Amino acid sequence: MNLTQAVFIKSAQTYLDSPPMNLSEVVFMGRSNVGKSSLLNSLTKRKNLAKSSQTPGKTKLINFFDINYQNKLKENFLCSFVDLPGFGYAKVSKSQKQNWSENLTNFVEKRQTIRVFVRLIDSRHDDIILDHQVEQFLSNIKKPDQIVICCYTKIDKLKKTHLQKLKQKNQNATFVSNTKNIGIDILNDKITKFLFVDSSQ
Ligand SMILES: Nc1nc2c(ncn2[C@@H]2O[C@H](COP(=O)(O)OP(=O)(O)OP(=O)(O)O)[C@@H](O)[C@H]2O)c(=O)[nH]1
Ligand SMILES: [Mg+2]
Repeated sequence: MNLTQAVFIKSAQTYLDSPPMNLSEVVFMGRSNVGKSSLLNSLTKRKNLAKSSQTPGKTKLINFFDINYQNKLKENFLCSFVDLPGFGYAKVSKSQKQNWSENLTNFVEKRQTIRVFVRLIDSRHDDIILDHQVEQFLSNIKKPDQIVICCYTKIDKLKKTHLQKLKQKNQNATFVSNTKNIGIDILNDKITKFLFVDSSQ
């Protein structure tokens, strides 16, 4: 399925000022700087739709984008992408961290329209406690109509042998590079096959 249009809708501070729950949502979750906003840009083939930055902590609000997909018959299918702020950003105070973590938890638990969690992990640092905690958290709250896609980012920075080992260890995961445009179509397929079950030809 081809992504034909992506439109920025709104930046929300919390669950409370988020847009109405109309469309199925794909949320991008992961530590600060892992490449969430860049991945959203790769999937939409738009360079600056979501703001990315070398400086961790770039995305501070919950950003909603309406997405249009088309199948081979040119039928349209809608969903939303949600670019979340990263967690684990070192340069904020403890209380800010606590506050944001509550905010994020609240959002993913209450937002009933979430169908897909894309959980991003930096492929160079694949064994970080915070990432394991998120994995555990998601497996606890995940509802039957939701999936978690585990996605390793920045694979262009890995040596071939390291990447092979990582793939061996995580056979259901997706491996992407935004800079080299690797794995983006595979991720796109996983998302659309789940969201639009019988129509995704
Ligand atoms: N080499 C390489 N760099 C990448 C890749 N994806 C993202 N980056 C870089 O990593 C940095 C962070 O990317 P972002 O997309 O802003 O990360 P984020 O997860 O949205 O970060 P926050 O909004 O701070 O949580 C930027 O400098 C990107 O250019 C990738 O696949 N390979
Ligand atoms: Mg971001």
